[in-house]
Amino acid sequence: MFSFIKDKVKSAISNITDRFDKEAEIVETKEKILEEAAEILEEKKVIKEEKKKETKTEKKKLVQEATKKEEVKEEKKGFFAKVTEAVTTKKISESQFEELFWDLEVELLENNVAFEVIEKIKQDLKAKLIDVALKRGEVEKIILQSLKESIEEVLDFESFDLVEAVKKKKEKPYVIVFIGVNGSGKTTSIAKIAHMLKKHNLSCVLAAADTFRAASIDQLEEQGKRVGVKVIKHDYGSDPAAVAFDGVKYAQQKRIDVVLIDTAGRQHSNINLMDEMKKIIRVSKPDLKIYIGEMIAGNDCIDQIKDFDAAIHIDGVILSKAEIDEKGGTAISVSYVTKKPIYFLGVGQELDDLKVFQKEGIIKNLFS
Ligand SMILES: Nc1nc2c(ncn2[C@@H]2O[C@H](COP(=O)(O)OP(=O)(O)OP(=O)(O)O)[C@@H](O)[C@H]2O)c(=O)[nH]1
Ligand SMILES: [Mg+2]
Repeated sequence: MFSFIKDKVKSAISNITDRFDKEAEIVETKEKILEEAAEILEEKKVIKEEKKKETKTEKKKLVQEATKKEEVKEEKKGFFAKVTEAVTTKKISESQFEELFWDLEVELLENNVAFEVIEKIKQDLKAKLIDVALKRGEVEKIILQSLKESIEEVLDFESFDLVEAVKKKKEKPYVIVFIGVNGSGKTTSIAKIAHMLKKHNLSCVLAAADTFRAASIDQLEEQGKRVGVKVIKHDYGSDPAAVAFDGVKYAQQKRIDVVLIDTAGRQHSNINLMDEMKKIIRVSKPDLKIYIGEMIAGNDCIDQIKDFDAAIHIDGVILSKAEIDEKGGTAISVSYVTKKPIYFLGVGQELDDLKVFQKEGIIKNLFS
């Protein structure tokens, strides 16, 4: 994860820096030639004048003159040093910036970084580069620092501790509904979460509220066996809301801490299936509605979260299949664009392949 975006962004930054350095180098070379030419002229003038002076008084005069010239030369050196410094510190205009940023913009887009995030990175960088005196060699450092700060701000959402949230709720059970399009990883994520909760000594039950897809109930039962938790189920084709309701009731009776409700994959545009989801939510009164999105789906995943949130309100997100997405732009963009926190990353098919989403880890991955 992230290695691809890291390499591509690094190479874009190095292109920008090379171009900046080359321009500065040309100006610097020109100024050096001018400086040397002026020094040669100065020396020639001194020699010419030296020849003119023959008498002792003249020699005395010459010494005085030479001293004077030395002073002038000293003054000139200071001046040239200043000029050299002025050309090695260069300013970038708005139009030059647009041209230089293009490389970076393309790499960010190709790595699934959302348009809104690119715009923020661009504005932040603009403020640090345009019309600011820049020294050769420091441009790369400025770009990297600015990128890091922008991404830190983009990922600025409260981290969420599910175990703590469950423990805090006095009236058990704590109910979670898992929502997403077909095959996004809902059922697998449920098994991973149940496994994690068990490790924290929290009991849970799974509700097979996907009564629609063939073999979905059997799949959840298999996962239940794998984790060692009970599955509440009805027949295929029965009302999913009734299964969810039974799951909650069972947990209340047996004093089980958490109910994890599996639902069928659906598109937000399917009115019937969205009405069905509203009914599941109405009867199970979930504490948390988690959207499971495939990280590799990029901007599609972000659009889906926005659409589902508009229809049924989403609390947070699990990005699945993160280990097979080398780009990483989705993880950076989701919360900034949708304003929803990312709770976990799914990083494989095993029960332990669930990672708490940590901003620090992402930043370290990208910039180390
Ligand atoms: N590599 C990888 N595969 C995953 C991950 N999460 C889920 N999968 C796989 O993705 C496929 C679909 O996962 P499911 O959990 O069945 O997805 P779902 O959303 O329940 O699917 P439907 O119920 O059909 O809508 C399965 O083959 C899973 O093993 C993950 O984090 N990494
Ligand atoms: Mg499923």
